[in-house]
Amino acid sequence: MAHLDRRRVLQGGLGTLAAAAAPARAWAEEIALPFGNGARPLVAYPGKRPLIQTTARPPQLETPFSVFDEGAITPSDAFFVRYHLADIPLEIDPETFRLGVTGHVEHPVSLSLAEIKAMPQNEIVAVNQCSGNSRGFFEPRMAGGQLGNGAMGCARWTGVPLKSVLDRAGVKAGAVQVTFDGLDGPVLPETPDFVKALGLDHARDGQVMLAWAMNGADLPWLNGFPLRLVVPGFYGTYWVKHLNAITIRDTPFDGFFMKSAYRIPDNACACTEPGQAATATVPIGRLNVRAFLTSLADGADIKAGLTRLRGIAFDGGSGIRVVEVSANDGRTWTKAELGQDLGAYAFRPWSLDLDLTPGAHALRVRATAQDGSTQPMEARWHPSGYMRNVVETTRVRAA
Ligand SMILES: Nc1nc2c(c(=O)[nH]1)N[C@H]1C(S)=C(S)[C@@H](COP(=O)(O)O)O[C@H]1N2
Ligand SMILES: [Mo]
Repeated sequence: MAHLDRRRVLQGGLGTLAAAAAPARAWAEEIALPFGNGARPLVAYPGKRPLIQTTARPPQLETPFSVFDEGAITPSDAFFVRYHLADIPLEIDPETFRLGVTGHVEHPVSLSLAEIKAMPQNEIVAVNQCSGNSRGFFEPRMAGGQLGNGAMGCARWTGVPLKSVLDRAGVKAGAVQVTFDGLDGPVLPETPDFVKALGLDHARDGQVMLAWAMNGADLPWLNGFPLRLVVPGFYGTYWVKHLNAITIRDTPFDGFFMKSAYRIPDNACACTEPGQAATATVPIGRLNVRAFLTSLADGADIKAGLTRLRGIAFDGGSGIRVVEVSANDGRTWTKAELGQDLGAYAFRPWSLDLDLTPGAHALRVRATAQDGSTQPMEARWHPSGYMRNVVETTRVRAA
C-alpha cells in the first residue's frame, strides 16, 4: 500500500496502523543533531510529516526544531513520538475499544469511547515533554535516547476529567494510587510492561484528563489513539497512550517504570556531581522552566542590524513571568515581550527586537516562572539525562 493510501486509511478513522508493521518511508535526507553521533534519518510515519528518527523499533521520533518557530501549538503531524516497548498496537477498533476501571472500587466499569465522549468534556492546552528531552547535550554523556530539543510539544487536548471516570466506578475508602496501562506491550515476557502510577489526590484533581483529541482531531495513532492520559505540568512519562486499563490501588505500585525508571535525585536541584549516581531518588514529577530561541538556528549567518528574535517558554504550570535575552554572557538582560497566553501549561511565545552589530554573538535566553523558579547558567548534570534546563545559547554571526 502506498504511503498516501495509508494516510487516507488513518484519516478515514478505520483504526489501523498498517504502516507501522511495514517500514515507514525514509526520506533521502538526514539531519545532524549538534552532538557526537548526532546523525539521524528523517522518516515519515502515517499521520506524520518527516520527523527525526531516534529508533525504529519501537518508533521514537523527534520534532525538527524549526517546527517550534511555527507557533505555540505544535502541529499534530509534527508532534514527537516516544515508546518503550516494541509491541505497539497496529489495529484498534474504536467501536469495540473499552476502557476498564477496576481495583479498589465500588463497581468496576468498562466504558466504550462513545460513553466516554458523552460525559462532560474539557479542554486544555498543555506541553508534553519527555523527561529525557535534550539528553544528547549532557556532558559527560549517559545511556538513553540521545535526544536533541525536539522531544516536546504543545497541543490542545480534548477529553474528560479523569475524576469523572473514577467517580463512575466509585473509589473506595483506603485507595492511595491509580495505575494506568495501555495497549502496547513488551515483545519478550521478561520485559516489564509500561505502567505508570499517580497518587489518588493528583488523579482526582480535575485537571488530569483522558483525551481523545489533539488540536481538534482524533489523536494521531502514534500519540495514543484512541485515548491517552494528559497530566498537565508533568513529564510525558505519565501521559500513558492507548490507555485501556485504570486500576485503583490500596497499596503503592512498585512496577519497573515507577520503582526503577523515571526517577530523579531526591535533592533541591534534582542533580548530582557529573558522573555520579544519586544516593536517594524519587519519581520524576513536574516540568522545570525552560526557554528557547526558535527564530534563529545555532551557527546561523544573519544580517547585522535590528533583528527580531522569537521563541517559546514554559514551566510545570505556574506560568511564565518573564523571558529575558542576554547578548553579553549574562552581564545584562533585556526583557522580551510575551505573546498570547494559552494557559499556564502551554508554550508561551516571546519576541524581542535586538540590534546586532557586525560580528559574532552568543544569544542567551532565560525564563522565570510565576513561582520564581528560573534556569541555571551552567547545566546541572542528571544521572539519567532528565530535566535539562540550562539557559540555552544560540551563536550567530552578523554581517
Ligand atoms: N502506552 C505508552 N504510553 C506512553 C509511553 C509508552 O511507552 N507507552 N511513553 C511515555 C513517555 S516516556 C512519553 S515522553 C510520552 C510521549 O508522548 P508522545 O509519544 O505522544 O509524544 O508518552 C508516554 N506514554
Ligand atoms: Mo519520556
